[in-house]
Amino acid sequence: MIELVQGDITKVEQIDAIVNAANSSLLGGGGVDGAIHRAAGEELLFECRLLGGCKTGQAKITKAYKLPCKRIIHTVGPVWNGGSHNEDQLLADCYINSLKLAIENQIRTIAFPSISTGIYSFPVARAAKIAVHTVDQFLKEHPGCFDRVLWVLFDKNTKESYQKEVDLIEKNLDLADSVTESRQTDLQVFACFFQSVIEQDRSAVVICNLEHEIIYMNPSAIENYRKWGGRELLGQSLLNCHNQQSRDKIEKVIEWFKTSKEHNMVYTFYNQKQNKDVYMVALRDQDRLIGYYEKHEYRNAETMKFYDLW
Ligand code: AR6
Repeated sequence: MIELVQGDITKVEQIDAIVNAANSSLLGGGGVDGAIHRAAGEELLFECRLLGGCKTGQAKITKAYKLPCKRIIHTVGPVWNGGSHNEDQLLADCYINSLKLAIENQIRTIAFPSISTGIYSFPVARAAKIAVHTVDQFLKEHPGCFDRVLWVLFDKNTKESYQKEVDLIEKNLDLADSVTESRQTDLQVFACFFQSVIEQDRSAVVICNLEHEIIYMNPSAIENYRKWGGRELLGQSLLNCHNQQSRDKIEKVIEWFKTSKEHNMVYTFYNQKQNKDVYMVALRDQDRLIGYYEKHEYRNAETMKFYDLW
């Protein structure tokens, strides 16, 4: 969605709005401001006179008059003063406030110049980093609000600085994609092993997500709970299979699981009739709690003979 071109911002076609790197009087000046006022015509100055100026980091909007776009967003970049006078934040504010104003005015395509890096002397590499990362973050926080964000950069050196930052963002995205892909493959492979561990277990295993929805039952669970519907229980709430007292306890355990990644197992019940211990166990994706299951441990002596194969 972020694009870069080298050129003159007053000549850009098929764009809803362009951004002007103005000064706080909003009454025109040199650089890109001068070029925009010249190209838009003197009516722009008449409208700007009514705006009462603009503070550094803020933005105001006007019509575009003779320019090919529909609107102009005027923002005032910080004058570079060594870097310790809040220049970075004020520059980021210019981009954020321009984009906010654009959304309020249904602007979906917008072109920026390199704010502050001309007459206001902000170092280009530092400005490019702030500009590109601020806009990228804003677009992520406001998905679907823009169709195109373009920088029109006057000279080759400035364009190269911005290109470096855009490349970095794309590289990070690729990296995130490839990590996700390889993790998915790992999970598919591991899932086969985990599935056989669970499926041969002679105790019932019922796995629930955090909404208490039963998402998996092993063959023993289907057999054990046949009386209550067996496989039909899949998709139903585990809470519906318990009385109010047990429901409260289940909810409490889940809250305890949530408070620490070290909280993973609770002894919940001794079933005398079946002579078994029951535990609730947390299920996690890395550290994130994603569900839970009930673990049944029978105390009965094993009845199967050793190596009962022949
Ligand atoms: N199209 C695109 N970029 C341009 C154009 C153009 N037509 N003309 C210049 N640039 P500057 P600032 C580039 O000085 O640093 C004004 O007097 C330029 O090469 O326009 O924020 C205002 O009234 C540079 O890379 O803006 C303020 O007083 C970038 O635009 C003061 O200058 C910004 O340079 C603002 O200074």
